Amino acid sequence: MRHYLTCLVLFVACTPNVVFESSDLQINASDADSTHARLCVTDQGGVYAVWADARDGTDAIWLTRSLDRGETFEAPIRVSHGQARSLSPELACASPRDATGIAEDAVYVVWEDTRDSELENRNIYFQRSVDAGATWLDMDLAVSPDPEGRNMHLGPRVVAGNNEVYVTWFDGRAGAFDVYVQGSTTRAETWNDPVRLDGDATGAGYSAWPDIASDGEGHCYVAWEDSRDGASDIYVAATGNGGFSFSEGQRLDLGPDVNGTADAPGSHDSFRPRIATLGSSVAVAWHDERFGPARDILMSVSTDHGVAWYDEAVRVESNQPGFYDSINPAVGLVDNPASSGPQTVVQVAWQDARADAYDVFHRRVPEIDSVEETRLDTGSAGGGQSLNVEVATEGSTVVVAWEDRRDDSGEGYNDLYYNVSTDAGETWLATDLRLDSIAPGTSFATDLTVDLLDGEIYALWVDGRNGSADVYFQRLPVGEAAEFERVPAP
Ligand SMILES: [Ca+2]
Ligand SMILES: [Ca+2]
Ligand SMILES: [Ca+2]
Repeated sequence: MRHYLTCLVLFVACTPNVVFESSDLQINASDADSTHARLCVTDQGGVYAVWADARDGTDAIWLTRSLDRGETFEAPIRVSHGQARSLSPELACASPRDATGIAEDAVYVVWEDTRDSELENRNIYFQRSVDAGATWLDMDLAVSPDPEGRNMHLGPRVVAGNNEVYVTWFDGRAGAFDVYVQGSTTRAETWNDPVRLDGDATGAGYSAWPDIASDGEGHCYVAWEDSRDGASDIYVAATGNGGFSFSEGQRLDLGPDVNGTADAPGSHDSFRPRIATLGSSVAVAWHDERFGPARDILMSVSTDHGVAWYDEAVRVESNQPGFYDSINPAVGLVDNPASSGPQTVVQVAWQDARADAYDVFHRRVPEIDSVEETRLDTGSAGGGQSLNVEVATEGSTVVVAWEDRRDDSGEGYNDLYYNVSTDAGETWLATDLRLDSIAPGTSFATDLTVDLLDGEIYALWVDGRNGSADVYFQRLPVGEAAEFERVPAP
């Protein structure tokens, strides 16, 4: 961060008569560098943010909440209690139902923690609040017990809905990494036994980086990368009973390769699955090397709660396969009540190097054969890196947000932009909109997460404008741009 600090000091020194008035908010309340910021918003308007920082001298997990939909945030609290390093937090929240109706928000945090290992091996730890973040468990819960810290446990993800919560991760307890999931239908009061998802011999093949989705009504889905057959393939498993049992993993990166022959297991690398669900539909997207050295986006969809999937994965781009790098897809599903066809539409957005630097593209399923992809960043094509795409959905509204380096008038840093569709991804704004409230190109912004509630965008990211890596929050009505004002310094 020292590099950023130097630049920012120089920048301020060069413009002594100007300060910026911004509508976004710094919410970490510290000048310790923050990492891995994550946002969660519940249906009843609870707003929660977590990140890791070392303000107390060691990396720990910090959380703040807003009880007024992001107008103000409370002082951050420390939710991890280890003496060693706590890192890479993930967050889920839900508005559970109880006998009286909607109960207070449940908030769940998982992270990687070195407390059990002299070798700094990481275990997965968990915390929970069932009173909207006011109080937490007395002790952090070890999700993947390894009291002597002999093995590495990594990549936790958490998802929640109603009274359910599911945690997935991968660990090396048996040799090569395997993927595990553990579910609770009682707001983490009690847990089902953990389930290992990759169905080959334990510890035999590298299985890692799961992503997870659930509907809060007993269904949960996990997709991951698996190298049991050589190069990496994409697998998915599902439960319909709250995580008591999961289906055997199914390979999704099926279909013909560039020669028209079926892509054999383990023959080409398939990486970074992302999964989302709505109703009985589930979608998984990833990037894949099967068509050539440049990667393409592939996806598969289930419409029956993850039982049956496409016979062949669908390539999302319409240009020549294998020629231009297309990576890091994000996926979401929306309702489309206006449609005479399918009522649930899958949204895929990704970064694509077809015009030189990465641009952001979007496509939706169905109609993959009839309508070409839409470019969503409206700077010059290939003119500045647009990357690290995030998708949020609500009703028929889709927001795609990303980091963007198009500005060359500032200090060379990236800005945050978004585009929005209110008709299930059919049409988009002709001009994309800023999401962070600061002069273009003057600060880095990373770790973007976005959500939607009642027609407003909620966004969180790590921001360097003050010379340290801080956590910033923004709330904007869909279709409005973040603004900043230059005002004379006092
Ligand atoms: Ca394995
Ligand atoms: Ca593969
Ligand atoms: Ca491509």
